[in-house]
Amino acid sequence: MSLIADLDALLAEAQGLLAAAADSATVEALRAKYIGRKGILPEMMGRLAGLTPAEKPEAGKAVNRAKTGVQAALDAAVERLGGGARAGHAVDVTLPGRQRTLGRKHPITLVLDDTVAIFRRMGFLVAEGPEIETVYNNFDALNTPDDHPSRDPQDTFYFPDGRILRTQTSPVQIRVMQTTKPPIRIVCPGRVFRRDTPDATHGMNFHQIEGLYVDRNVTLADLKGTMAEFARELCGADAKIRFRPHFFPFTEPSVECDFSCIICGGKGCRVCKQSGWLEIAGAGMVNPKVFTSCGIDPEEWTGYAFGFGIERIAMIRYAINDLRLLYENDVRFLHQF
Ligand code: 2NL
Repeated sequence: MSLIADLDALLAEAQGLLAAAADSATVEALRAKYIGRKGILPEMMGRLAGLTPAEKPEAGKAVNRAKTGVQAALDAAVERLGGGARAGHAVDVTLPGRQRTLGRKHPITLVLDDTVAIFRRMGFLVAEGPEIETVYNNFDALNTPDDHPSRDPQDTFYFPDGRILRTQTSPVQIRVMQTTKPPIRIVCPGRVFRRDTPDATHGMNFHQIEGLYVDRNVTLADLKGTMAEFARELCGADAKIRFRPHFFPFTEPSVECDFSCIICGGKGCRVCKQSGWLEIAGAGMVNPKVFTSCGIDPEEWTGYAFGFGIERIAMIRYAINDLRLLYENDVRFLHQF
């Protein structure tokens, strides 16, 4: 049967020519000649169709023998003539390198770093604590009533053992007060968790920085001066603050602290809803009950505390209108800061 003989002769011919090939251009020409799309081997395989069923098995074996044999001879020739650098694939050392873009700090990190730096210059130390907390440190020690809605499993993540994901960084300050004799002057930056349906302005975890100052004869005027200095450092020398009465279980009296709008300078704009003011922080004088629960004598010691939402400051500072942009890690967004 001539097909088998032809195939064996073809293999012998290819092996001979490839063993003698002197350069890779010759090898590539032989590759095209034997196994290329219009090569001899594919053409011969076409002839299989014309054989009788009795002839096919032996002829099929001969085709496979020729195919693997030619391929092996090609590989050997390529190897002999200098590894994988086949004709047309040689290394071009003049090509420019691939551009690698530098990473940036995340806008949340930028605001957190700036905020911490400002308070450190004012003499505050940084304290950190665990994100998984006890109900006692997160709620009870902060004078949060047993029936307060923030304790509800609808709003707070509970673990099976009864512990929770902290809803604020205040438990860090509780831990410090339990173990440190005043005076105390700390800021506590960190991640906090609230069970919420995420939307443009609410996520289920966000970042806070809280501050605590405990000493003798601390007054609301000290809090006001500290907030005013912080506003000037963060937003510029013209920044103003104002206090509005508020309520928190852990401070008495309590205030909300507004900063003059950094977008319009107080004249009124879309960001401040024409009011000229932005709600930035909650604050107040530490409730004596909180001191007592931490073993600090409220007759001797006084203090103020405050809390900021970092995402809120970042959104105002960088004119970001959707909180979710901060968590999607789209480099086209992150590269703008
Ligand atoms: C807000 C309100 C606030 C505090 C946090 C605090 C901590 C201790 C004692 C008393 Cl240990 N107070 N923290 C006080 C007032 C407000 O945060 O709206 N944060 C975004």
